[in-house]
Amino acid sequence: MSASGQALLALSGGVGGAKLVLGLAGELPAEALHVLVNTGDDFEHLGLHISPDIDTLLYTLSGLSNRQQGWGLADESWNTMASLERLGGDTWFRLGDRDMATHLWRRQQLSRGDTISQVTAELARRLGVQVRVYPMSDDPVRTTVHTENGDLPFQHYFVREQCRPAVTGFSFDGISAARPNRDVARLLQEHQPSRIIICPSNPFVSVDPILQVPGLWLSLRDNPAPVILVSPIVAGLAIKGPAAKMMAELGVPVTAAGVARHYCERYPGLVDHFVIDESDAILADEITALGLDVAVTRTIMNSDEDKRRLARFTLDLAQEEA
Ligand code: FO1
Repeated sequence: MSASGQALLALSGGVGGAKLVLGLAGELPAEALHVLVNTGDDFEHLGLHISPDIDTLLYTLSGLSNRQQGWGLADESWNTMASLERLGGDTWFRLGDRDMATHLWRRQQLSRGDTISQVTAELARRLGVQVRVYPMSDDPVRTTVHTENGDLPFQHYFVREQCRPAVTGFSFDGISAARPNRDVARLLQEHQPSRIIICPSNPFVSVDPILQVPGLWLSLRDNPAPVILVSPIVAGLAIKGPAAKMMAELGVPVTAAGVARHYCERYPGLVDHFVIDESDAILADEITALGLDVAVTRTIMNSDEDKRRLARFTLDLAQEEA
């Protein structure tokens, strides 16, 4: 909690969400910002626990990330992967030498019996990240992508198959037994956040797994804080990643209005404000008709100033409600 007692809770996947979180971190005291992160992309690989969205957030907030790539560390070398390839090992999922250190350390902490929340909090501390970054649950949830070629674990679909197979749906294995992150449950109960922001992350594979942790979306809806959703779709294109391709394959209109409809149908009453890009202003009436308050601004975040500007815009929204 910040000195003024005002906390903000952001829900985020990896690359797209991390950009807005970085902007928010520039506008708020670190202790005011709490980020609940998707762990449906996590998987076990080479005996290591990979937590891509958590690491993207922590590397971005610590200033260590590879900004071109969006994931992994800057100034990376790839000697371990080259040696592994020579041995005929699995190299389709690339862990750089520096990133490997994170994974070896995480493996050791988890093997001691620490939870993924404890490991994440300690990793954040060691990387100098003061913003609170929470895995959505300490219980394992694994996203499966249903495709026309059969079911694929998320990273096999995303990295190994490069998102090529057409998707027919998703499931989140383990979700019905998953308990929400305890610190976030407490934040919602005891220190009512001033705002809840759903970052411009993929609705299907980044935000849905978070919202479908049992009890979570209802506790967000029933919390008095306004819920602000930032569209991940701009002018019919995903800012990053396969969201637009997935929407087209699922028969959802590839527009910000299609995103709004997805949230309104699955999570009625959850979203109060929907931030869309100025290039989509023409969709405002269609989205307002769904019962959302529409706010139009430039949502593309190329520079750090773009990130902070969009962060300020979302913070200025719903001022009178907060
Ligand atoms: N994405 C890739 O496209 N190729 C990779 O080899 C790859 C390795 C990787 C290693 C660690 C990590 O934390 C993330 C990594 N990612 C890689 C990104 C990642 O898996 C996806 O961007 C997310 O899961 C989608 O949010």
